[in-house]
Amino acid sequence: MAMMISETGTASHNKSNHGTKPLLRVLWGETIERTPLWLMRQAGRYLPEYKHVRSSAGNFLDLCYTPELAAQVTMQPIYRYALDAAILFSDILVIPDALGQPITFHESKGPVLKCLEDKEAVKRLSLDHLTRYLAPVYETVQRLLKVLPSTVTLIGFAGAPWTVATYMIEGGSSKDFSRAKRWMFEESSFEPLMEILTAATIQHLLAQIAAGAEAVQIFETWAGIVPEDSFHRWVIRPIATITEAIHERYPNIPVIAFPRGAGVHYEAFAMETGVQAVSVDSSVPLAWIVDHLQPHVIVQGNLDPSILVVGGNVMRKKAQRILDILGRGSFVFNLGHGVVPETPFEHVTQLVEVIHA
Ligand code: 1CP
Repeated sequence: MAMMISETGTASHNKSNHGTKPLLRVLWGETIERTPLWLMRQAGRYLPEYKHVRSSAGNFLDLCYTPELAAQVTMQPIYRYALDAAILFSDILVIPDALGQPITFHESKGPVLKCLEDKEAVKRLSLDHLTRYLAPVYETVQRLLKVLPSTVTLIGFAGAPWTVATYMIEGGSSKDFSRAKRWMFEESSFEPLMEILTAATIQHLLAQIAAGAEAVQIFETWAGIVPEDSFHRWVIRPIATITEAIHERYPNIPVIAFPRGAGVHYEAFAMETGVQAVSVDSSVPLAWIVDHLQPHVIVQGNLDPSILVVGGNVMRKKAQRILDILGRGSFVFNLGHGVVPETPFEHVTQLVEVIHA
């Protein structure tokens, strides 16, 4: 097991209380009795109490930037279910917002940004006020520390540079990412953009850790659309740079990364980024994960979110199969992508029961 977290802690991030936190223990390479469990997008529109807060908060970014409400929403799934982690309620797109590319969220269209036009637009992005602009996010982390049960790990997060760049270049979600890919192939300002995003991600994650985040996850949601000969340069390398910067300052903070859709690249990703844990999407065969990933990293995943919508015995069987095959190695149970809004919330209770049984 390639555990790269050193034994020396910092004053605020030592291992003195990790004994009570199953997820942290597994991320630090211990073998424990029960598999830890949390779910990507565990806070969100499938929960009635989320919809209630969301409707009173105004727009989505107001919710992200109001520490009291963001902390409340982070805690909602923790009060309902026996989960091992709380993930800070925020979004990966606060980074473009903080760099000076304003963003709005529409109920039907999702995120909308004024798309980056050219080199000049990249030059106008500024790192100068990033952590000041995002101070409410760090205040949310501080509030959470005061209310979090002693067994629950607080996870901070950010988007990986490539995934965030796609939204900035396309001006929002995209079907084919053709503009983002063209930038990758030929636009001279792609490299400076990726450098700014890498620096911004490092600042943002370090500030979350300084505020109290106990682990961080890097979401590379669009890893799967990167052409194979660009994967190392624009997926592995930026995430390795970010991970190194985190470990330089905080050697005891585990880094989880989610290169969704990376396919056979998952193996190089696990070996070359320096992350402690890799979150695996639902398309990756379990036996392949055992042979190719578990020897190198802690694995997290990978129940299909649609199976959580189905629930009942169909779900129980699929979850049990994942536990049987991956649970023998170092493993954190999660979904292969985020909880979808149409998920009946009782199904999460059923899933927790399977993992705890
Ligand atoms: O109005 C609403 O409630 C909007 C829905 C929503 C929510 C609940 C968005 C808009 N973001 C979030 C919160 C969020 N986003 C969290 C914290 C909650 C939790 O996990 O419990 C996290 C970790 C994210 C991360 C995120 N945002 C990702 C990476 C993970 C993933 O799901 O792939 C991405 C790609 C985004 C962008 C984003 N935010 C929201 C939308 C609609 C989108 C676009 C998604 C797309 O392009 O398909």
